Amino acid sequence: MVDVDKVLDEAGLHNPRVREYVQHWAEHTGAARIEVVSAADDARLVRESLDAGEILPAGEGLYYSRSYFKDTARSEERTIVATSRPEDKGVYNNWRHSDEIRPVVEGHMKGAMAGKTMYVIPYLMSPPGSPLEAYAAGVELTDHRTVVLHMIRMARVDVSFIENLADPDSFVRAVHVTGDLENLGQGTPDDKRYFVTVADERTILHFGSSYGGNALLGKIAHGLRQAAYDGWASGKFLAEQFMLLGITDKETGRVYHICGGFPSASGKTNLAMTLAPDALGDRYHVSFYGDDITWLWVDPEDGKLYGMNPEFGVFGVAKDTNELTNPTALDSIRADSHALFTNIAYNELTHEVWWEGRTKQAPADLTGWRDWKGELISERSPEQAGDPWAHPNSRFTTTLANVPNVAADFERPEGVAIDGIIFGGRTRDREPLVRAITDLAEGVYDGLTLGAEATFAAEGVDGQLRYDPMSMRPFMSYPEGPYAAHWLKIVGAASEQPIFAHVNWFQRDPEDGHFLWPGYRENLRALLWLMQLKNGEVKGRETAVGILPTEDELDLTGLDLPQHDLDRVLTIDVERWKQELDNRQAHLEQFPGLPEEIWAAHRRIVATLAEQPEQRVE
Ligand code: OXD
Ligand code: MN
Repeated sequence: MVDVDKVLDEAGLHNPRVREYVQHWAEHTGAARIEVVSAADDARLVRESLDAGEILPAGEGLYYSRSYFKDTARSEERTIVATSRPEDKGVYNNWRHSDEIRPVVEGHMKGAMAGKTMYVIPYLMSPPGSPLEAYAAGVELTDHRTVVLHMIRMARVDVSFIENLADPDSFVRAVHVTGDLENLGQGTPDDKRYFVTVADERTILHFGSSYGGNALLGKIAHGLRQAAYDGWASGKFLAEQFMLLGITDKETGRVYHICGGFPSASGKTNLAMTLAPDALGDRYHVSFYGDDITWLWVDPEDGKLYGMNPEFGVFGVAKDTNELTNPTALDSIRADSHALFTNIAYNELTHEVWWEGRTKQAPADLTGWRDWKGELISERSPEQAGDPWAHPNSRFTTTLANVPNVAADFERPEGVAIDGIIFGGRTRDREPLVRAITDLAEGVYDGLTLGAEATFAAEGVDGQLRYDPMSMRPFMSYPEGPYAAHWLKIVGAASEQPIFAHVNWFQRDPEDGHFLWPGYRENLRALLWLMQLKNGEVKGRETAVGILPTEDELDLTGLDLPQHDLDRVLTIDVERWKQELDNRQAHLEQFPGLPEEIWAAHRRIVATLAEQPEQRVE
């Protein structure tokens, strides 16, 4: 039996409630050893992981790991939000009664750390001193050292964060047990994996994975699911899967902050880390705050809406990250950044790494290259020749401070005042470059009807959206009706309202399929127009679905776009919008208790569109 008290004493961990929690789980899981970790232990843990072969060197101060080949992504079907209140059941939260599901997952965890070390990771999902600090503290218990290395990069990790809590009990209990990955029946009827957030007990119980959001519990399970539930239960804040960036206008000295949600594969990380286009770089500086999570609240003193990234790092998708799409991401994983790569391709001789889209061509000399499963590329059969070298969900993990354009005040405990909230899903037609929304209920309506095009035949009808409300579909922890009401309440309380907008960088020419807008750094132009509109410097053009920029309002300096393409991205296709509104009606009807303001916004748009003479440029 481990002497838990002795270990905790030595680590200076005195919080009695944390001690009880650690004691309980040490006994339940049968861990052989216990170790309390802080970020200061990183170098030692890296060394131990290298010695044990759990990670491999990937260049100076860079590391590489592989996860089990059936354990490479979040599993939405196995993810559950549990509470003791049946009224917490929503459409997307996969709700179960905690009395029913807790014993099941706890049963799988029983004795499952036998022979292993249980790492105790005290963490904070906020900068210290944040007004939301009371919701940010947690203690993850994990039996996987690579998970510890990830947590140290993705969250602030230190014993001090749980020692001086105003209420010693107010920390999230986050238990991660890997399980016997080779015998979990992943994807079969006998699947033993359970990723459960017991939201009304602020307890996370994840069993059966060592990867990503299934295992790093600060990020998604706490930072989104638990925090969204806490924000609603307390009536104080929102927790959203949003990026957050800042724009400084060097001419006027003004600084703007914009956050927003994008369903996966819609360019959220690239936008979060964007730089100003060359032609506008003398005037504007873009700074990075976060690529994945924003907590939002109103300061009762000044009445402003504030936003903050609770994370400490970036867990970014590697695929297609390159000098054009995201140069700042590449900089953030430079030598000696202590970044960790997972499931990309690895050269065991040179320690180089590669992923699809890193360069146009894969390395020509195959010597030493192994794919994400660890198989030699040179020994692939002809049938395997076209298989990706890296897993499509392979990742890089690096701290925020490594991102070259990270905002100077990214750790500011007060957060930053939010000027704009944007939504954007990859859409090949219908959605213009940007449409601004000045009414709160219409903005929330737009978030609730956010979607991205189905990418596989199996996911939906071609051209039809897969709805992903606020890009929170996999992270929703309470029902959608109350969720919309909570949004109206929180943002509605702000004395200065943020401007909303829907953006789309992905419109295509219907004939030859080329993208009508160049994308990437040029996307900033749409955001600059949005801020000018908010300031009353431009007026735009009213349409049924929002205000669009006129051509002369959009700053196109240094950009040479075909007139026809520009015309198309600055107009709306009324007929396509009418179809879309029918789909939206059906989508929203799924959600009981949706506030009347949201339905009124929907009806207003339907009615205005019926009178709209505007037609698509052909
Ligand atoms: C996600 C992530 O799965 O950010 O959305 O890791
Ligand atoms: Mn995410």
